[in-house]
Amino acid sequence: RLKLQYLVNLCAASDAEPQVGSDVIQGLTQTPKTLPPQYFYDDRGSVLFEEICELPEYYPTRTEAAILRQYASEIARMTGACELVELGSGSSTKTRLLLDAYAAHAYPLQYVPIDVSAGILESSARQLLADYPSLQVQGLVGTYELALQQLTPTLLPTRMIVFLGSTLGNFNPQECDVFFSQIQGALKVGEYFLLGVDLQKAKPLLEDAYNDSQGVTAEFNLNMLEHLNQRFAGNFDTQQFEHWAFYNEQLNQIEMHLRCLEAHTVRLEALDLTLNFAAGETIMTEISRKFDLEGIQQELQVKGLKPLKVWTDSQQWFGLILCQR
Ligand code: AVJ
Repeated sequence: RLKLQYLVNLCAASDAEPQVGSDVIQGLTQTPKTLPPQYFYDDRGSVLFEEICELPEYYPTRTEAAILRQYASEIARMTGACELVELGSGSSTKTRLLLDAYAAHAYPLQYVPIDVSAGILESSARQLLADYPSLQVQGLVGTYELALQQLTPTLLPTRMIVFLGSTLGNFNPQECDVFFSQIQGALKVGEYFLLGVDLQKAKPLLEDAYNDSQGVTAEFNLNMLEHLNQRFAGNFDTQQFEHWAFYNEQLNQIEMHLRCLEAHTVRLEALDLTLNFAAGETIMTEISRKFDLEGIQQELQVKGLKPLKVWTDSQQWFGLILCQR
């Protein structure tokens, strides 16, 4: 029974295929140094992220899950039977709320999870197949851009691209623009886009969510260096760096950095890259933008993704937007 079609030949940024690393070289040779946030998600990073989602301070996951629990049935009613394509599917935990709603409407279940982490993609896809007997899964390992280009026509009446967890927040405004164009290009007229976005709120609440008391977020941030060591034969010493996260109120974004404690040199052999670090120097590993519901709806509209309906929680902490091309 070949239900899980497991494609690993998608793109350079997959775990299955050695990455060229030009994005790493580019980020680490500019001033200030940066790294692309998808490098958080090696198999260990994906596990650490799952732990973050359970932290008392990290409100986004449970807030979004509560919205989905309340409105998934309405979403299913609005779209009718459709293929679900999820970008950054991770553990697919929240997706189950959608699958349950579509199953309750007796719609056929077809799911295309897309993730850069092959390990978590495979284990969550297998678990879903065990739990949803009629489900068909086709997993794609790779970056969003390449995966979106690989979508094959669906046999169901329509399709919905699902992008939950406010992962959109990792994109700066220009990247966001490009991303929306890619989504628009991947959808046919009438097809759907379901987007989850974290909303602007008081700074202490935001900063606590990225500076948890158990230090899981710090570990998650530092793990990016371990991932680079593994992937590119590097000698980053995580003891030489510390986690630093704060809310930038001008740009409405959390910024995560790794701050170097003492001046030293790091070598990434496979990239033939030698890096000098000054004491106090930082590498920016992530931005996590916080959105305003009006503004993001306008941007979606401009990019040809018409917002049909918006759902939020009682505190207006998180928003879920269903759009149609
Ligand atoms: C998966 C990008 C949505 O920005 O909140 C969690 C990642 N980083 N804690 C976020 C993250 C630190 C998360 N996203």
